[in-house]
Amino acid sequence: MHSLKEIYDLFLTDGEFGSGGPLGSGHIHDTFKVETVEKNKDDYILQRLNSKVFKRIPELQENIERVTFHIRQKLAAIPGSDPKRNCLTLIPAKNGKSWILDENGDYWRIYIYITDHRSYDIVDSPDKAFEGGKAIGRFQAMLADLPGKPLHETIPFFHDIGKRLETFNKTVASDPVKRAGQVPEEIKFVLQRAEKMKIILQLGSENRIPLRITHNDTKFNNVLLDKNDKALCLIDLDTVMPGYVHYDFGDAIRTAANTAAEDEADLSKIGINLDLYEAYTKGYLSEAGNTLNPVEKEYLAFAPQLITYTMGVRFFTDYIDGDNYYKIHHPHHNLQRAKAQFRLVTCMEKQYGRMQEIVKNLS
Ligand code: ADP
Ligand code: GN1
Ligand code: MG
Repeated sequence: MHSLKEIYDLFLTDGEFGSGGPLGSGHIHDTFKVETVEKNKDDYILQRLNSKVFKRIPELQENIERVTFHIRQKLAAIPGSDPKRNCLTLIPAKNGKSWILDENGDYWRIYIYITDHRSYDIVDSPDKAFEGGKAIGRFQAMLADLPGKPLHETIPFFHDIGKRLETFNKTVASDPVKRAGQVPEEIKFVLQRAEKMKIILQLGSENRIPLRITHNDTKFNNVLLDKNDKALCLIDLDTVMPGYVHYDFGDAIRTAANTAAEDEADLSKIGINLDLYEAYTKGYLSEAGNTLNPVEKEYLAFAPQLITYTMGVRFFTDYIDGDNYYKIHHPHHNLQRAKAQFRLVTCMEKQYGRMQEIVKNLS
């Protein structure tokens, strides 16, 4: 194992390594904060990337280089913006790339640490939800004219519910760790909804909604707010690639408007808060509303059901598979996450009429 300092010293950072330790609640990478010795120099985020999840890290890094370069150019034209706080900044390695590969086969990268930020797993006020909506709407609008070739698909078929269900069905059939027999209710829940969840894919294949550049991981804690809870920056850019706007809208609502945590064990605490939903939608449409076509708008209110169901299916598949994908904190964590997501889907189904009305009134 390398020390964090040894890895840190392979990058063109400004400032001497002081200390480093783990940070954050992400389910995928190993993230560390590095504090530099000098008080007036930046601190850094050092990440050991999960190359089981992301099979082609150089391509992933190329996406992030292009996306952050483009956003920084846009920010330069916006008075009062701060490129170091409103956009992730990758630090090049001494090898000329934006990542290094160590002898253990681990990939590492470094970003500037964005100071004085707030990141929320649960949102407790419409103002925060509104700010998150603005940040995600603006991100999408800024990337609409990204020049050059399409971005790499860093995880093929990432939000393709058809493929996710194929994998689910195969995993249930092979049942590698003999868990499928213990969860018949949840399996039934998935199968009952499988067909209706394919509507967004169908609209795409009929060219009624366009593929755009989307973030694809707009869990609310991937939006950094400042200490006054104003939108700062979107992080976790590993899955920025072509997608439908519904994916980002849905994932943001799944996390921003849920009254409980993503993995809440007490299902009675889970619900959808329509004030938070409305505030998020208002913020989002204020930035991205005039770029959306009528069909995209019509299906926005359905998107949270799709993405919450998709996350539930993915957690559940990982549980049946024996927990090979997500980091877990106890043996049945993935099942607990899946149950929480399925409960949230049920709550959204009950509120669907109101959710549609809210989008309609705001557009
Ligand atoms: P994961 O894919 O594992 O979720 P993230 O890239 O989201 O990894 O990073 C994990 C956590 O690290 C984030 O939730 C956030 O708290 C923190 N973080 C990541 N990048 C930065 C940054 N540039 N500045 C400050 N904090 C950051
Ligand atoms: C993962 O990296 P993180 O924790 O922000 C996952 C997302 C899920 C999320 C669920 C690459 O996101 O798709 O929505 O967990 N990222 C990947 O919390 O699979
Ligand atoms: Mg994250």
